[in-house]
Amino acid sequence: MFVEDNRVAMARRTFLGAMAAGVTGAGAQAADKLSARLPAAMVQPGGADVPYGQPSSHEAHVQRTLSTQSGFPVWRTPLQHQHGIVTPNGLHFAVHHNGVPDIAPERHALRIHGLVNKPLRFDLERLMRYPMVSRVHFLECAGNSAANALSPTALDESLGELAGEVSCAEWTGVPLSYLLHEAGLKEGAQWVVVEGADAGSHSRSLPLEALLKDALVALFQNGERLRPSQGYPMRLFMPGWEGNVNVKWLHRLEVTDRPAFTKDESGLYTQVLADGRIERFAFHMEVKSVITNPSGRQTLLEPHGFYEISGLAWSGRGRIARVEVSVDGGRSWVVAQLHAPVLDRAFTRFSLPWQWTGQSAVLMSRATDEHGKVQPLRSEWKRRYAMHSFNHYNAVQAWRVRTDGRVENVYA
Ligand SMILES: Nc1nc2c(c(=O)[nH]1)N[C@H]1C(S)=C(S)[C@@H](COP(=O)(O)O)O[C@H]1N2
Ligand SMILES: [Mo]
Repeated sequence: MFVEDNRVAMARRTFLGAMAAGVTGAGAQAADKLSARLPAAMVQPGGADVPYGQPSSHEAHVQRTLSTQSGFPVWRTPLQHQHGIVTPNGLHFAVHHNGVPDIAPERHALRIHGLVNKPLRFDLERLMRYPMVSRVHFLECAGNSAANALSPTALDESLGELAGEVSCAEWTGVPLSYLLHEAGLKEGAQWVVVEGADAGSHSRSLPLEALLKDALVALFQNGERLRPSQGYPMRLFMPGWEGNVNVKWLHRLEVTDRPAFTKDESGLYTQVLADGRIERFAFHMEVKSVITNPSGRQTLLEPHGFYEISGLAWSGRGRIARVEVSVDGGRSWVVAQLHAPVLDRAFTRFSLPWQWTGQSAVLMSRATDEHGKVQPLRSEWKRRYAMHSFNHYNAVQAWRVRTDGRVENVYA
């Protein structure tokens, strides 16, 4: 058969050549028959490509979802469509308190001043000549999953809508320690006030020691220059710390001996505990996981079918050590498989094969990090924080699979 088909293909080529020359060749009939059996894309050459690639038009349903509930736009990653651990740049979640500034790189600079021996100014050209490092890390908004923390009844929404203020990318940039050491730290230097060049000058005070250890001035995300949405042309990146400290459109670092108590940190990012005490400068995002498939608003089509339960786990304090999955609402747990690579402060993919019986089932995942920190149940999380608190919500996410196959968010 192979030889036969090959001959027909040759005949077709002759035919197409003849058509181009304006004459009808001998292979015309055979080629006609063949074209009728081939998909259109194999009969005629396809369309032109574009200079900067785009996803297939057939994937147009895979989009970030917009929420304006908090008064500023929050774009959420559709985690239920993500496979593997890396979020495509076009789907990275985004939070903009004052819009997305359009910054021309030749007009942008990063200044370092305050308790330093030599104040410095870095334009893009200068920064690009420094040695860079690349690291795969998640980034999560402190307010991710707020609806599950606050809503008295579980909202029937997709995973992306419920918990999509988290993404994972490879970040490339200059370790901030290189720049701070070049500026030379004066005695008494303890904190750095980090400011963005957007309207409202989003700013946070961060402890110097941690910045020297971990911070990057990130310039690239998954191999391309940061997108405007992620802080083009540069942002601070602090692995494992709450989203808002990762100041986008970064333009100023002031080394100080004390925190500045900026409007952002005293207003938005303090956390009231159940006993009335207030937690401030709670930087780390805690261990968390979600089942991405099956997840909210999906439907299982085949009762008694085989399904792979798959999900993502991450911890702001280190690597994921273990993920357990329950299919009976937390009565029993099974250890899921972790997929390599299991990286420090990055998404880790886990999976577990599952045979659905067609009965109602409640699926849950519970992650433990390398420091032994375990994801709390919702009731445990609620006990720790005040009624109206919602930042740093990392409780176990539960999905109910109904007998008709529909999957919905539930509290368990
Ligand atoms: N300059 C500036 N930086 C900012 C913000 C902002 O509004 N302005 N939003 C912060 C918040 S609240 C979060 S969660 C992260 C989100 O980063 P992303 O938009 O790249 O996902 O950026 C932080 N950095
Ligand atoms: Mo955020």
